[in-house]
Amino acid sequence: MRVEQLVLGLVAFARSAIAAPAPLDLVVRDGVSADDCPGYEASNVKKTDSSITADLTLAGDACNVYSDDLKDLKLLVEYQSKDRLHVKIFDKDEQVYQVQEELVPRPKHGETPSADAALEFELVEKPFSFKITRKENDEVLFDTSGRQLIFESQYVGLRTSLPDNPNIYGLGEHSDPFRLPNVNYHRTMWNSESPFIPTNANLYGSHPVYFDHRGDKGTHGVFLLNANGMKIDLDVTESGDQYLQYNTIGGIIDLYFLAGKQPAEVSKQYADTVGYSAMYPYWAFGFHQCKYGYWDVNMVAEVVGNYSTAGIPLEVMWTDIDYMDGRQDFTTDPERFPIGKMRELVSTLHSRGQRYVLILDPGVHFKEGYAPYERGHEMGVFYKNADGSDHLGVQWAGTVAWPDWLAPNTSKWWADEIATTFSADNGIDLDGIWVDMNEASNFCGDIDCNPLDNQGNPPKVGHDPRPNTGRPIPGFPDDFQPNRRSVTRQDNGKYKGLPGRDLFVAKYDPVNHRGNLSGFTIWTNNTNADGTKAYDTHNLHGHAMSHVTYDAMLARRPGLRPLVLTRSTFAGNGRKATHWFGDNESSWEHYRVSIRQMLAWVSMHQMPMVGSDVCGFNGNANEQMCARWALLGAFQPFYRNHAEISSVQQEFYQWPLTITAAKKAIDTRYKLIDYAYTALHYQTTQGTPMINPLFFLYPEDSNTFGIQHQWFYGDALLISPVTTDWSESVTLYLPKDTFYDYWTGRRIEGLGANVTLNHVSWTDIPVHIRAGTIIPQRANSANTTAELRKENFVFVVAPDVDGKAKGRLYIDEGEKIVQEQTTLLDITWDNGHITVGGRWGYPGLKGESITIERFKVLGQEEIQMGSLGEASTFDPATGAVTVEGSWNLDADFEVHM
Ligand SMILES: *[C@@H]1O[C@H](CO)[C@@H](O)[C@H](O)[C@H]1NC(C)=O
Ligand SMILES: *[C@@H]1O[C@H](CO)[C@@H](O)[C@H](O)[C@H]1NC(C)=O
Ligand SMILES: *[C@@H]1O[C@H](CO)[C@@H](O)[C@H](O)[C@H]1NC(C)=O
Ligand SMILES: *[C@@H]1O[C@H](CO)[C@@H](O)[C@H](O)[C@H]1NC(C)=O
Ligand SMILES: *[C@@H]1O[C@H](CO)[C@@H](O)[C@H](O)[C@H]1NC(C)=O
Ligand SMILES: *[C@@H]1O[C@H](CO)[C@@H](O)[C@H](O)[C@H]1NC(C)=O
Ligand SMILES: CC(=O)N[C@H]1CO[C@H](CO)[C@@H](O)[C@@H]1O
Repeated sequence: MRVEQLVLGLVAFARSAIAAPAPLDLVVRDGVSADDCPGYEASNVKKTDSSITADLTLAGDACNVYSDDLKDLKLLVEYQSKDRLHVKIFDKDEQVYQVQEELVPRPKHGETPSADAALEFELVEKPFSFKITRKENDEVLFDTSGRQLIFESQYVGLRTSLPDNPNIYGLGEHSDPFRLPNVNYHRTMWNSESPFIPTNANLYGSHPVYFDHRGDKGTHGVFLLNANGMKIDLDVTESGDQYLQYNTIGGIIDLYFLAGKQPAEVSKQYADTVGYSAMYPYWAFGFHQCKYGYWDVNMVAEVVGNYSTAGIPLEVMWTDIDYMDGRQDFTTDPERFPIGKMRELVSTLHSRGQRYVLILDPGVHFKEGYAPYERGHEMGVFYKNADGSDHLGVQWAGTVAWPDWLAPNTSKWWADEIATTFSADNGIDLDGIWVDMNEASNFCGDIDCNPLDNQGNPPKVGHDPRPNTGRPIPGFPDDFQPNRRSVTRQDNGKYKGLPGRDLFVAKYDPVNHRGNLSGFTIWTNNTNADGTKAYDTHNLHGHAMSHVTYDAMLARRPGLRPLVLTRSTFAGNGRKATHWFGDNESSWEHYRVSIRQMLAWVSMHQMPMVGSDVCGFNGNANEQMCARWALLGAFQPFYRNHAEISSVQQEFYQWPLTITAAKKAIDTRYKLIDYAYTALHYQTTQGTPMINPLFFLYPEDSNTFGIQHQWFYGDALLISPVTTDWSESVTLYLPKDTFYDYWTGRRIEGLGANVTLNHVSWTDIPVHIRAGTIIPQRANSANTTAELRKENFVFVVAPDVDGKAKGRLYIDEGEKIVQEQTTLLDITWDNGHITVGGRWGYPGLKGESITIERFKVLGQEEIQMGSLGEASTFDPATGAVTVEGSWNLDADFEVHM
């Protein structure tokens, strides 16, 4: 959520957000330019079958362009697997910060003989540079010879040349085009609260991985495992040579090259590197509703009631910070959200098959007598100033202390608070947790701000539906004395960060749109319990918090898959958490942005369960746009309507068009949940993305490379929403392939050309089935996913030109981490014969159906009437043959049409 006064901060920093950064090599310090830097020379090169090591020595006088050049470095090259090559350049003394293993566990070095690897590393000793080549076609993927390596105490610069006009994707989190601009493009990574998700700016998370797609020459990925603030430039030199340049304000060069060569193979190889996404409960695919500004528990209940009355299925109800007492974590407002009524709300939801999720923030109210703070303080979980006092900031509750998620007691403290507050026996028995503001966002904008002057953010009574019920939120009492506690922290050990740096200012400016490094966040001079500095670990704060929250949820309900939604992320966050795209606005542009963000996050950043605030967060939604967005969101993995406190209510029951659109959208989404759940199962176990950009399925069709308004939901359904403001027509691209209209079943030949559809009403969304696929559906939708599971299956077969198709279906119980009884089917269609085989095991618990009642085969225009079996019917209008029957999913079977 966003803070009203942040708008002021945004205005104050607008200048720095739009000022075009000077081309890097023109930036000079004391008359020195990066071009004067001497580079390095390699020596003592040693090779084994699967690795190379060398010493790198500064090859001349230090240039010290942004800080001090390091004289002695080491190079380590590992052929980790056939498809993954690791290149690491680090300081000889191993003091420079390296990302903690517990935050990003490293993949194993599989010691693949270099002869067996898809990629080749070539070393040039003097001046030092290296080149990575795809062996199969001699394609040079990475070549650093265009500019000398610079490795300083507060700046590391490495450039690779690229082909002209390259197809580069990834590098989240941003709201920029899906296919990134490659001239004068600068991508900052410094996690920041970012209301309105401005373009060309750093947002909430950092994922320094890009995909480079070269058509029939293959796709590869490059991941830089460096969490420091950085700016990545995509640009051309004066002589027209294309390059990508990393500029970090610390850390080391830790590159993973992923060979592909199909796009989805790069996704898998990235999952092998940073970890596979957690699997989510089946119910997480339901429809979610939230709003900041649901004033009390009655209003929350009324929203739930109004959804039922409108006949729109609601699976999960959420409450924003409104529920807290004075915006303090682990409290409920005794008048507006009394614990007794909260418990009743949750038990009612649960009895109807619905779920409940609440928010937590990292800033903990710094207040005597506030027990969660006092316990945390006793346990030494907060950041400390040099004098041992708590490092303070300002957040929703007022003056706050900040947990150091790496301190030894923090996990226990957080898990205990969660277990108590959210106890099933006498607390709020919630089903998931949303962690917000964890970049971390500090309402204190700079280091001159005194956190003790801030009295918190009382609810905005003017916007509340009921006057006079607003109680002032208690602030910081006058007689408060900071409770000091001395600390000893390790310092400057291995990988802890070089001593003697300026921890507030890096002379190389990564261009944070919120100003200085410590602007609106936890100050970067803080020391973590393990001796590392916030200067180096800033981008890991939300990542660490969300992972600690996952562990706490697991401790609270052992064995069940936690749903933890986090605003701030780092590469590999998906292992334990998922993300929504932050505080967007209710605009057509952000409706479009949600598509490109989803494309990159699911298919490249390996965080599949993502989505935007449907109908937009800031500003007022309107009926038509919200109707379109209801349909759009239904084909994105995480589907939640959410709005800001000062926005109009935008629940789907608010307008006639949104009621119609939402019913259709949710009905369709629910019938397809098993299909999506199967795709998620494959992403979480094999890394294959559940959302496919068009070029993933048509990698040689250059018309697809820039498409950012269409996507494949799973690998069979092509979604092509209307994306023009206030329009009822859409121009969509159909690759050269056979498709079927999802709604009518009619066959359409894609010509590798655009098709314009007119008169797409506000409650319609074009969806096409790619030929060659089989889609498992439920015969009917239901009011909750629990009810849905009682419905029988229908398999929709979409044969390709050869009369063949295949699909798959995964079924389990839906919520447990370890599933003992699962069904995993391969379904094939071959010219009139359906074969269903695979692994059988899920028995269908609690009245759930595991029965197929119908096969629907599309595109059978040429069928001979009378040649069909008795249970079959043919619809000449659409060309679909339907075979009715009853097949239990507990043994292999065949069906002949
Ligand atoms: C629920 O619906 C009633 C009747 O239309 C309306 O008066 C009320 O404002 C709605 N409540 C909420 C929270 O949307
Ligand atoms: C859904 O329908 C079932 C069966 O009729 C009912 O028990 C349940 O309360 C309903 N849930 C909701 C949220 O309406
Ligand atoms: C952890 O908490 C215990 C109290 O539960 C305290 O005695 C101990 O000092 C704390 N450890 C640290 C490192 O602060
Ligand atoms: C960070 O800098 C501030 C301002 O100089 C100082 O008060 C604080 O003690 C410093 N923190 C640490 C951990 O050194
Ligand atoms: C940024 O830091 C510089 C150097 O410490 C300081 O002069 C400037 O006031 C800071 N700007 C903001 C907006 O805090
Ligand atoms: C399809 O239309 C878009 C604009 O809507 C255009 O950018 C693109 O080049 C067109 N593609 C083809 C293959 O004509
Ligand atoms: C992606 C996008 O459209 N961002 C816009 C969001 O709103 C801010 C403030 O109005 C603009 O500056 C961004 O460009």
